Amino acid sequence: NGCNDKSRGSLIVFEGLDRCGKTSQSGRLVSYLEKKGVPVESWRFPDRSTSVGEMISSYLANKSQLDDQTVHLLFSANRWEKRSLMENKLRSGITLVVDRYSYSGVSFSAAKGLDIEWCKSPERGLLAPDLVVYLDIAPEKAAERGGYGSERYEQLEFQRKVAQQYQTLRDSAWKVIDACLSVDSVEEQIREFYGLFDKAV
Ligand code: Z5A
Repeated sequence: NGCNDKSRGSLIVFEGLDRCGKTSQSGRLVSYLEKKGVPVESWRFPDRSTSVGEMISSYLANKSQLDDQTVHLLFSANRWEKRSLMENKLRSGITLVVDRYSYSGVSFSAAKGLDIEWCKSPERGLLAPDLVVYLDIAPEKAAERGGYGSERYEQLEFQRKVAQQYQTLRDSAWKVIDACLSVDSVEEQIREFYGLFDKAV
């Protein structure tokens, strides 16, 4: 996905448990890249702005009930409905920094007990990330950060299962960062990884 083509933007994905710092750090990376003059956009999944996203949002807020398979396919459809826009942006040279992607889709659903290969299946054919920043934090530590809100998955026992599923998904695009370091140290490490990655492109 553009690894050997400087004219394409890069697809950079942030992953990790709830409260690991993805939103803070993806925002910081975007500001850093903007300052460097890199054309960049900040994206996130679920994209709650579409009609599929609204169904997901209502489910996460416990305002609607859906079975596990259905919500899994909705999360996946929410990525599929953005696929061609993503591809066009990358082709036109824009780097996308994305808060959560297919790894969240597979880990959260597999943590509920769905078959992992079944979970991976609707993700096949989506754009592969060039770099995945996994912000690594123990579920207990994440829970200490301001406490969880009221959304469906924000429970310690469930986050433990998600963490286990994430570990089975590590691939060559992954960089694992200790998310318990200070916000500035995490940011510095991400910049280092980005620098190495950018040189290798
Ligand atoms: N989900 C799914 O099931 N399937 C899918 O396909 C997708 C998602 C895409 C909603 O996601 C849920 O959807 C999510 C997975 C599921 N459920 N869970 N859990 P979301 O993206 O809307 O929500 P979130 O990812 O859980 O976001 P979050 O709670 O905002 O967490 P965050 O972005 O990782 O963290 P943050 O907002 O940057 O930081 C959290 C707090 O920690 C905040 O007070 C910070 O100031 C603090 N913080 C951050 N970094 C540090 C450090 N280094 N030290 C100390 N404190 C820190």
